[in-house]
Amino acid sequence: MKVPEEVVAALRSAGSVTVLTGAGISAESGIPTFRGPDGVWREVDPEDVATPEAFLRDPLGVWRWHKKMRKLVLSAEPNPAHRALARMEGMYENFTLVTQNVDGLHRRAGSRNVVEVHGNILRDRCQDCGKVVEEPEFWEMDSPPRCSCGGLFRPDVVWFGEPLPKEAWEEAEGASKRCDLFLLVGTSASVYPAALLPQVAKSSGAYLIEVNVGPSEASPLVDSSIFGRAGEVLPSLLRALEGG
Ligand code: BV8
Ligand code: ZN
Repeated sequence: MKVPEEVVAALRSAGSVTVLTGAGISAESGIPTFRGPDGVWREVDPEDVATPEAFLRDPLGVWRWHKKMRKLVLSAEPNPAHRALARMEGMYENFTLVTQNVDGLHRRAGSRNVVEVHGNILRDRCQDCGKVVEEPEFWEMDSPPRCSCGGLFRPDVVWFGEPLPKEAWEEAEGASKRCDLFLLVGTSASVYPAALLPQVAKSSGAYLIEVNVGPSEASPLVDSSIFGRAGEVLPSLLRALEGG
């Protein structure tokens, strides 16, 4: 696809880049998005599987729903969009990749400076002592394992109503304030506080580019919207950046 000249110029002149990705970047890896036509929240209510109250009420049901999501994540591969971002990272002085995704695909694609603001579904955290583990045996279990302290382990993801990890949020917010180019990829920009990040970037004078198959809640804010699938658009941006 042809990348608009204005976008090429912004990519080439940027000194500090911050990227915010959402479920849309992993759609082409076979992981369903949350709010799209085949979105996960169409078949299950987040209140029933992605809140601390749900886990208190129905630990088995919540654990098993996350077990299903883990299977999807474990069988997924990074796609050309993840790989293009990993390549782009090495082309800038400052490059921060903030992701709302819990699938770990950015790191598997080779990205290094990744900020997971909603946690990671392959890790588990004890709800009593806070101990965090990445234990493949836990991924096979049908009920939440117990910690040595007696507490229950739960997936190390941020549920609705839970605060984001402090250091991750501070890093994401700082990177959004400092950048001169902010790139949104595959996010509906409808979940807070992550959805505040494009506004932070905008008020700090950054140039905003959105890559999405359709409009999002951030569309009115951005300087350039590129409509298309991330798996096609991101490699084109990379080629344009490399002078291709
Ligand atoms: C908190 C982990 C308080 C779960 C997730 C009313 C107004 C404002 C806010 C609120 C409100 N009521 C409640 C809130 C707060 C709430 C919130 O924002 N709710 C929203 C829905 C209104 N937020 C919270 O609860 C947060 N915590 O506020 O705590 C607090 C503070 C201090 C102290 C104590 C408490 C926590 C939010 C995190 C929730 N966890 N995920 C799990 O996995 O188990 S959110 C979930 O949504 C995912 O993380 C996901 O990443 C995230 C955002 O969605 P997207 O990534 O954008 O995905 P989505 O499906 O929406 O969109 C996909 C996009 O991709 C679409 O635009 C589509 O067009 C595009 N696309 C599709 N295919 C492609 C594509 N683009 C390109 N290429 C393609 N091929
Ligand atoms: Zn414990």
